[in-house]
Amino acid sequence: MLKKINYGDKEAFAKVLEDRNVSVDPKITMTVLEILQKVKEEKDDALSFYTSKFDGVVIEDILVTQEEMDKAMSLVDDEFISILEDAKRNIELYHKKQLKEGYEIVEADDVYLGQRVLPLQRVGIYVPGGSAAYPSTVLMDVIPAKIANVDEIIMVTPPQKDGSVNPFILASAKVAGVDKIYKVGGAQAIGALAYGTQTIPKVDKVVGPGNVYVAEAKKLVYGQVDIDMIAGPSEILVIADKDANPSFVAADLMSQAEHDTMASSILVTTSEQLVEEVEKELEKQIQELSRTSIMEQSFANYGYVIVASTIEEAIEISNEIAPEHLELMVKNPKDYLPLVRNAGSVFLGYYTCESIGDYFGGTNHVLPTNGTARFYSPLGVDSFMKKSSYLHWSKEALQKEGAKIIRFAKQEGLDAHANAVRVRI
Ligand code: HSO
Ligand code: ZN
Repeated sequence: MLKKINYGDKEAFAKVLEDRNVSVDPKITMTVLEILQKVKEEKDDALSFYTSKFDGVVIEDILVTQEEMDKAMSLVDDEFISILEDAKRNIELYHKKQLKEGYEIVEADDVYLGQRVLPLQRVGIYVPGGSAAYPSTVLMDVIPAKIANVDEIIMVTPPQKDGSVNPFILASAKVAGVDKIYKVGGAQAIGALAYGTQTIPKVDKVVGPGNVYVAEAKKLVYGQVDIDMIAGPSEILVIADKDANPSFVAADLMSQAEHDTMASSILVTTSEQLVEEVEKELEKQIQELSRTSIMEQSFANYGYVIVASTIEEAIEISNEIAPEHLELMVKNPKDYLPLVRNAGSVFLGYYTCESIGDYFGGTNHVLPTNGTARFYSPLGVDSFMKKSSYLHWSKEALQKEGAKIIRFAKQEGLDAHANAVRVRI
């Protein structure tokens, strides 16, 4: 089911590395631009127009009420709520360590300078509707923002045909601590968050996955507001040694393939025999699972196996691919961690399947895709904080160093800059 690639075959390997971000149809960009413009001008009226057009429902008040929240909570079983709470605890524990403090340097002559670390004031979390509405993603988006101490966390999500919101999404929003939820989705929701409407306040940053229209809208409002990242289809790369259990390897490859027909699943192994056994397991398990056709298409699109001569070489290959998720299904996995340069999140050992991290382990599942793990980090507390610097100089300090600043300003032809120093000393 997986295409076999030889690492030495540069042309074939280049195909694995190729940019997987399918370029957006300019027609989509035009449509999104039009939607954003209308939201900017007509605000709430534009939102109701697009909600009735795209979601097929007319909503009087888009703010989710306490009653709706209570109803949702009553529809979700206690067991699931308690699982959400356990997951929340693990995610909190991991993310609390990411809180950073500012610093101050004090020099002589009453000179001091420093950096403050501040939370963003208001952020918007987009949650898609339909089958890709994941309660786990609500936790992953909201909990780091809470820990960063963001003043207000707003969620937007498209209403279902009957005007309601998936109760599991509402329950996870409640457990995570979302302040307000609005029933609006699509590019229009992104526009509302970026520009503000009579009902929806303007935010400082928009995070969360969405369909191609939502992704395009996020790209277009970037600059007006910050965004998390342009998330591409999910990716897993499994590095397995000869002792890895083929049934586990196959299961994990499928766990990503089921997300999307464009998801990518790659096995890099030092064992030819394992390749055969994994193939057999794939054939078997894929029939026993529910999203068979998605997985088959996903493997046909981006399913690869590469045989490496050593684990070190396998990691070299993985570093070139820079996968979103990397599983090290090898003996003594921690010994190899220092060699891993590019990966969104690393899962160590035979028993650490990616699903643990997707839901429960505590690490974030919003991760860089499409090779961007070379320079992007997982979503975290940092994503909801910014820095601001400050500086204080005394008269004495300025007298001592002022001439250098005057010279610097003259060099740039900026006389008024020089003058601001001159008038003081
Ligand atoms: N694996 C996905 C996240 C997710 N998995 C949500 C299940 N639910 C991120 O790549
Ligand atoms: Zn997943």
